[in-house]
Amino acid sequence: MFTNAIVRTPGRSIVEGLSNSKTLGLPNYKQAIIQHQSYIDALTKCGLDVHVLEPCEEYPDSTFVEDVALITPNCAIITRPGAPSRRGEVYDIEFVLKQRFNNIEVIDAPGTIEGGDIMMVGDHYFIGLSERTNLEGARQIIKILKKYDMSGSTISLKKVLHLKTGLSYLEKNNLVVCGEFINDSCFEKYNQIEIPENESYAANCIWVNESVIIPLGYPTVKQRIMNAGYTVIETDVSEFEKLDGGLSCLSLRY
Ligand code: CIR
Repeated sequence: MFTNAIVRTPGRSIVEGLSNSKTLGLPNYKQAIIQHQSYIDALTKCGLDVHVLEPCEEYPDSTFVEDVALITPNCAIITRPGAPSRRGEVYDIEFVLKQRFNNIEVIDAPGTIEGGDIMMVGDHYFIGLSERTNLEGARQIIKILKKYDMSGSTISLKKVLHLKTGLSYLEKNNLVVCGEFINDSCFEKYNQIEIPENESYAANCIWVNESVIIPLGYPTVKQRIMNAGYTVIETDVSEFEKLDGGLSCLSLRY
């Protein structure tokens, strides 16, 4: 059960955010603001108290708050993003989290890790080794998790940006899987909700207190998650998709 979320309003500099997309074009700032508000509304509808941080123009990708911290029930961990242009985002989030949590830990150089590469399954955390998250970052975070009676394990990514680009845990042993994660033995004990490649963007969705928030426009994903017994809430995040950002990366939930 989550009670709170932290989000950051996109700044005008969002148009300069990192992107691997060659076809989707640049995000539209005004549209991004509208979509961000709808996202906040969806979290609120699921019962969360949403704390909205001011835009941070200096960091174009700073609306993707999930990447700069991991909040667990026992501690909050400030990450060290693998993308050099995002490294400075951590200072403000550290300030924000210090006001809320007692146990704050940090990842140090040369470790790199981004929250999009961390998937919580109860008190175990799967960590994707990616272009953004290195072995040293994973080693440090697993050590911290152990210190607080939790555990972690790694999985190497082949194609996707982040682990949760292709995986989402929906509690009750239900796992959304797509692309390179289908048939992966690491996840064989979970009930797998398989997502077709043409709807892969919606593999990044979030469980919030018995509801699942998914991006708007993915009918197969919507149906399969509804069939698994969840209330589905759709929200349009197409402006964030243009920067390779999914639903999960727009908030820290705890
Ligand atoms: C980036 O490349 O860092 C941002 N444009 C998108 C980050 C997406 N974050 C996530 O999936 N957790």
